[in-house]
Amino acid sequence: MDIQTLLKQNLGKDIYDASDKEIYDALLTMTQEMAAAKEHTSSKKKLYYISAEFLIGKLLSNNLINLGIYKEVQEILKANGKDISAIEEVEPEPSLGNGGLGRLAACFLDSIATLGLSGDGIGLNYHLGLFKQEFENGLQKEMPNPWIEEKSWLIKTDVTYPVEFKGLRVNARMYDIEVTGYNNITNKLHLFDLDSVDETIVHDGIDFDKEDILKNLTLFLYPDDSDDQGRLLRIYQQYFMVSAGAQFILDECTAKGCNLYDLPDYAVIQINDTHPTMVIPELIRLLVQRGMDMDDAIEVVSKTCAYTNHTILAEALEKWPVTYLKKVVPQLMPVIEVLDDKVRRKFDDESVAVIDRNDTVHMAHIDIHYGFSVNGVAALHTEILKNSELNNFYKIYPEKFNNKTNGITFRRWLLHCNPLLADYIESLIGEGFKKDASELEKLLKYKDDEAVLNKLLEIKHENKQLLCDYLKETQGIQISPDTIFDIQVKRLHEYKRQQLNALYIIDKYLEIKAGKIPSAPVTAIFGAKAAPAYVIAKDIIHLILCLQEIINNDPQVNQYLKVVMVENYNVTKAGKLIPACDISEQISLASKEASGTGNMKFMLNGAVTLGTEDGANVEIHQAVGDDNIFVFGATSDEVIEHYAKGDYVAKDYYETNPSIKAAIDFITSEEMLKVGQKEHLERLQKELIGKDWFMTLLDFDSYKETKEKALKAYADQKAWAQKILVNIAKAGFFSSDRTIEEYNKEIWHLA
Ligand code: H2P
Repeated sequence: MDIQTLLKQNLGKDIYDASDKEIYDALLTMTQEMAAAKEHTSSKKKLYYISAEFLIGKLLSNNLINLGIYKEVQEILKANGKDISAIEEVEPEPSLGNGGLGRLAACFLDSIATLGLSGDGIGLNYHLGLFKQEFENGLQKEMPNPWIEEKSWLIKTDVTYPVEFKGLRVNARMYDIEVTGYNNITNKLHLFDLDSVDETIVHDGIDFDKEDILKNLTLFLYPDDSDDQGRLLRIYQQYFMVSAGAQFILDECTAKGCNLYDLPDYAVIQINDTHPTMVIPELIRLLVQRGMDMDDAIEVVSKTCAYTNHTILAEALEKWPVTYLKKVVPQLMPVIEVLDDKVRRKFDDESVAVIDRNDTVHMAHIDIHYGFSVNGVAALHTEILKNSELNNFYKIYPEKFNNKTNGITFRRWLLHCNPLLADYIESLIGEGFKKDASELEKLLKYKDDEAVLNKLLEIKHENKQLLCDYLKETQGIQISPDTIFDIQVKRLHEYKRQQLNALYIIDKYLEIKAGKIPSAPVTAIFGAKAAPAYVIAKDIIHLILCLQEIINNDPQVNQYLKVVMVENYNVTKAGKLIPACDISEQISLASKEASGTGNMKFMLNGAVTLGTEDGANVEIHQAVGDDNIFVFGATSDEVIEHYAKGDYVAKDYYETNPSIKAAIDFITSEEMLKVGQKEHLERLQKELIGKDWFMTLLDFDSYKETKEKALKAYADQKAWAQKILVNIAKAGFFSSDRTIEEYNKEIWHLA
């Protein structure tokens, strides 16, 4: 049946008579049916990607693209007076992730299915997501982000598994979301949930009774963990996910003929960060329960599980006190004690212990000892893991360590978000790049072709105009596409250094006020959520919102400089911001950003990176060469040395560098206190002078100098267009299809 008839059949009326919502619902049903027809069940070995986050974004358009019917549907709708982008607006965006970690998991599922590999995701069905960000009086306010509707991508199944907590037995129900690859098979994302969860217990923003597990278990991703109840709730969530997941995996494998001893021939489990680590002791426990000897069970599980590390920040390498685990999942402790004992017998080294002397369980240590692979997510990051952060483990297990530089799916981050550019690329080099991203290099032959270069500039300008319209409509902010769009969008964290960008903006503002007119007008755009309990991160948001207020309303300044903080930054907004960017801000303190994936998305869409030699920036630099990137700041070796010696003193920079002093003093100036709140601004100022753990001031001068260079370079539009072209042409390596091929070849070994 053709699409038009199918759509009409699902609608039950003519397309032009239907509302956008009705069309969305009909397209959803149609897409789900088409996706189901491509389901894949035959292969023996399967990957299970287990993760607390899957930041999948809206699914309709992506599914239409991957099913190869996007353009056809768009045409049919148009012929009936409907606009596909209005239909897209109807779909709520699930906020099942926090940042790069969760979006990576979503890109990976897309690539796994696109490569025709059998691999499913396992996670949790958070009803209210992370949170929805609202700005009120210049501050971030957190609100629930409901996304599950009557008709949704979630398919309720009859599959349930019992999950046992101390004194509480619950049933985990499995919901599925189909994941269709580009012109290929359909895999699944399995999200576990509890029927008794009750959204009405949430009040005052995102507050709820943290002890009412039956009602709160899957309400939110990363519930506030600043108190004991919050931390215990996180353990409840993690165990719920891994226990249901482990039972599901064993079920699927035994149904295919697995005798449990040969589990590694049927399953490989990729543990995404430490949140799912308990899957290791849980699987061991389940195997023992099914009659296997403990030593055998440990060996089988160790050959099945692999671990990805996404950060060297201590805060993200989870450690749980034994007392907590005993309160929630006492049945796991005997297993964890055996795991600890085995390590202690073998290695006389406290730093690699599973349970340390303070009776704290180090989740990453379980992953490394009892998994067969440990990978970092960019070349530099993996080197840092091997040579410093996890060096004691690397010395024991050099063969386990490997690198898998992150990637992004070009279906969402080019074909869907930037159709103008995608179509133009296709007109130049054909459509081969959609399946084989390395073909983008064919663009290099147009490097001196004026017509191509002009067209690239024209497309960028059109995308900037679209963003202007969108921001006007959604936030009432007026900006001009004839300014340089300088964009920093990512989770808010001091190591990512949004505050460095903000200090630069203050410096620029003070210069303009003093009569120094900049060479080109700039619009500085931010988008970021701060974790609800992360005080300084919220202060930084406050600072940026105050700057937005002051600068945009100052007629002496706003013709040269504007500031925009996009509210509730999410996947949908990323899709609008990234194609419109001129300068991509990737300014983390070297050694701290494991990879970054925003940097790849910007590059692919023809933005030029302004960045430190950190994470995947290093590989982007290698790919595009010195002329097509702006690099600044201390190197990771220098930073690591500063930490080792403890010789970085922010106050010295503040006292000896007049520009730094002026910018920091401005934070609590009269002007600022007129629009901002003293408590927040003073606290942030104090932090920057007195602590500055992520060395903002260390790189201030070189950031400023290099940014000025980039802004100047923009004036030569032909040379700038060549930078755009080279960045797009060299982006192929950063396709998640390449990353997944490497995972499969070196870790998963799926047919
Ligand atoms: C993290 C790292 C990024 C990395 C991403 C995916 C945790 O993401 O910090 O450097 O690219 O995982 O591996 P994020 O900070 O965006 O939450």
